[in-house]
Amino acid sequence: MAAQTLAGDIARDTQDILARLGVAPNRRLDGALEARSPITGEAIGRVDAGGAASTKAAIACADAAFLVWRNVPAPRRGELVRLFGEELRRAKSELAALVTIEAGKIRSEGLGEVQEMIDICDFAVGLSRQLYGLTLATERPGHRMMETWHPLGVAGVITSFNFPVAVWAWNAAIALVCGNSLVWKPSEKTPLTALATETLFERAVARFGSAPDGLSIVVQGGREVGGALVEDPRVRLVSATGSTAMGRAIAPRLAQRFARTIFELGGNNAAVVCPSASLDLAVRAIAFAAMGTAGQRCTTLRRLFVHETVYDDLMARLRAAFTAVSVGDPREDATLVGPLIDEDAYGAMRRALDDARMAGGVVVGGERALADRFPAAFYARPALVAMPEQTAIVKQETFAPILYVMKYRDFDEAMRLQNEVAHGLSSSIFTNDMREAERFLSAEGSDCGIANVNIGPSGAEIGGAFGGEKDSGGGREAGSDSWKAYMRRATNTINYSEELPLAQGVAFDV
Ligand code: UN1
Repeated sequence: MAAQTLAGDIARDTQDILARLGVAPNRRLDGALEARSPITGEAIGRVDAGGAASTKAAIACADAAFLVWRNVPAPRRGELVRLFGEELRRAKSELAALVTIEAGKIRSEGLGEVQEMIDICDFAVGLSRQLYGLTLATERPGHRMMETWHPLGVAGVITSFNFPVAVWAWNAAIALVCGNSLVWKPSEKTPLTALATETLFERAVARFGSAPDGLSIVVQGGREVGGALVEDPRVRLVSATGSTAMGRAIAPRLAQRFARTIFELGGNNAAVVCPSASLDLAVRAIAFAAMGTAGQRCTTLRRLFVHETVYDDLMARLRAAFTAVSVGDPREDATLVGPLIDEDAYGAMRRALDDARMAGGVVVGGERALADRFPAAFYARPALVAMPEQTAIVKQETFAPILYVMKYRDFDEAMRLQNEVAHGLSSSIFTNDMREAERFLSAEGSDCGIANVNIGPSGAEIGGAFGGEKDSGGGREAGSDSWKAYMRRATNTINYSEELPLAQGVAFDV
């Protein structure tokens, strides 16, 4: 039966990859949740889906695992993550091919996604020996004051289709060395990459030998799964990647129970091109940032402010780049832009372009592509839109390859326009004037969590803290000291004297 519904080439390739990764047939063919490939729109597998009850059961299991795992020394916890990194290295090309099939990313981006998982594992292994606390100066004689970082509990991780496995890995690798357990709700649009990742993790657990059962559990399914993670007091931290609307819906429920949150929501990222910029470099950076991943990164470049003196030159080059870029099957080497994830994404792109035209925008590209070859899939030519000003549609995030371009006259105006949107994720400036670069990075410059000079806003390395301000959610994941969000801090004061001096000189002699 399943073989009949999964007859296409992609479906067969998918099942071959999953088989090679060691995923049992019943786990990939028999479930209630259907996986589709945006390359052709066809069904490629079926996984088990859970609801609120199975999520609660998973949380109970993960909570029991946490009680054991928190007492395992952190460097030993790091050893499990090291083994997982080895599994990922071994399976890199296969997992990457699955990312291409299920999320529609081109090959090098699929490989890059798995590389990000490997990188964060390496980072976390090092971190497992560096979960430092401070020793603090105490005002009392014969005392010592310090802070200790302890594991937090079950971490709930909600991820989105566009980075179907890397974002989980940023959270998981860090959460695990910090002594937490995990329950993961992947996007319903990318269940098979999650299943494959789960299998690789299980293999690392088996090699490790002594990890408690239930250390990392995947629950596939819809809103009820996410809802159960949000409501359950045993889930001490929820790290959620997705739309601002999703974040806004769950934030008050999490705040109600004082849960920790890491929100990684949308972005309406801008770049500023200044008179001194190298235009060759800027065009290459803009092309990748605006069209890469078919405009479906939360860090995708969506707004461009160009100084009036270089506007015509840059626009001519961008028109050439947007017109020349190859849109197609992401499995083919020549393709740079793959499909949109589904019909809804294409509909949102079309509506945004209609709005932009009504507001005076001049659009190059944006048409549906390859409809003859792939009638059930949604490919679009990236759209370059010359806008008279930053209108309402420009201030909205549309998760598609649309770049709105506007002129600016002076630097202050560019800064105002760059910051004049609800989101605050990522940003860039292209300049060779160090004053402009420094002002962009200063307190009065970009208000984003990521601000770059002479590179685009997307494609961040895992070593830095990743996340943004305002409607982008305020959370930070991955590198730097993001690990602190996954642990609880205890301040400890120890009296090794015979006296009992009170802080602030308070006297209380009974
Ligand atoms: C996302 O789109 O959800 O900086 C994350 C980047 C990637 C991560 C994007 N490293 O573009």
